[in-house]
Amino acid sequence: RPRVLSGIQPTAGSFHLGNYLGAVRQWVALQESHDAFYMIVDLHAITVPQDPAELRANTRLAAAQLLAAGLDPERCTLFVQSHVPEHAQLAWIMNCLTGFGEASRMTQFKDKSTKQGADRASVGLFTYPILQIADILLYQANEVPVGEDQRQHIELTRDLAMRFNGRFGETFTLPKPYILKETGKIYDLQDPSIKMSKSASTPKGLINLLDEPKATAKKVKSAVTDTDTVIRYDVENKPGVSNLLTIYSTLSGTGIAELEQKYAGKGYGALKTDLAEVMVEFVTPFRERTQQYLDDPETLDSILAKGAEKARGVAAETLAQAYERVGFLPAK
Ligand code: AQP
Repeated sequence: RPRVLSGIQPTAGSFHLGNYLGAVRQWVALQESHDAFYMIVDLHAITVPQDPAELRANTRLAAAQLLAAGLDPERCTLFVQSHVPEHAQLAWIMNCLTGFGEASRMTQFKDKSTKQGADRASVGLFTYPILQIADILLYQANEVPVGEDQRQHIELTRDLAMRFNGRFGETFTLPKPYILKETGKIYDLQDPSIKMSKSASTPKGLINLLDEPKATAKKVKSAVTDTDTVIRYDVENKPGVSNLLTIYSTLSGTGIAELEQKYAGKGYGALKTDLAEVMVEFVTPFRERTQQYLDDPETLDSILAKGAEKARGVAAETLAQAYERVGFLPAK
């Protein structure tokens, strides 16, 4: 079976709809056909300041949400990144192989550091794509299911894998991005020109999966559309409506063309009311299942411990090979 690897940050409060439709939904599907490794990336989380107690709680919360979304520890390996020290170890090697200019071209860092103020952004935030390279290469992943915003980082990962292999001999599998065209980028409900994101979106533009379902319904009903009334999928001219159609289609399993037909001659109000209902039907059981996992932290921790053990088995083997190739003297 080909292997996939991906990660998600232990976000405060809740995952958002972009995280789910862009990434986690694919993770659930891929565990059926792939040897799947999924992790909660707490090392990445501390690239911005974190309260220690909250970080711990958010890591469990992330695990609970992933299980609630449908990850099955019998079908995939679910673990916490800091439980596998090989990530930081391989990252150092990758740091030393990446050019400063090359790392500086990562647009996500440019965006985020501009927002935070260049002087306040940490060196960790700058090198986070390089840690991500190590994350992926340690598992010899064939594919990396992520949202569109991660494409550039996966390309950098391929470049570095090729560089290492060229310099030290064939060691790493070259990974490919696994990005679905339909849901690779979910947009902010209030500003469909930007992606839905925990840092850039306003509260009204961001759907948090664990919010009160009523609040979620309200956000859908007040989503920005346009002055026209026609319900048509047209990303360029009708980005707000197209975003709603994407979300509706994915959550309900109804094709976009079918939805266009269903709402022909009806206004945006009808579309939003129905989508709000679809959304409530999705988030209500998701919240309940998440809470059930949170109520049983021992089970949660034992799933993560088993996952880490399995992940370490693979990661340690790859790291040992990389250490040897680089020329580190083995410890006796
Ligand atoms: N709007 C989105 N559409 C599709 N996919 C998305 N992802 C994030 N936003 C969207 C994908 O979710 C996965 C996990 O993301 P993460 O844990 O790295 O979080 P993030 O990318 O930092 O999420 P945000 O909300 O975008 O955070 P900020 O605002 O801090 O940048 C990834 O696969 C990501 O592509």
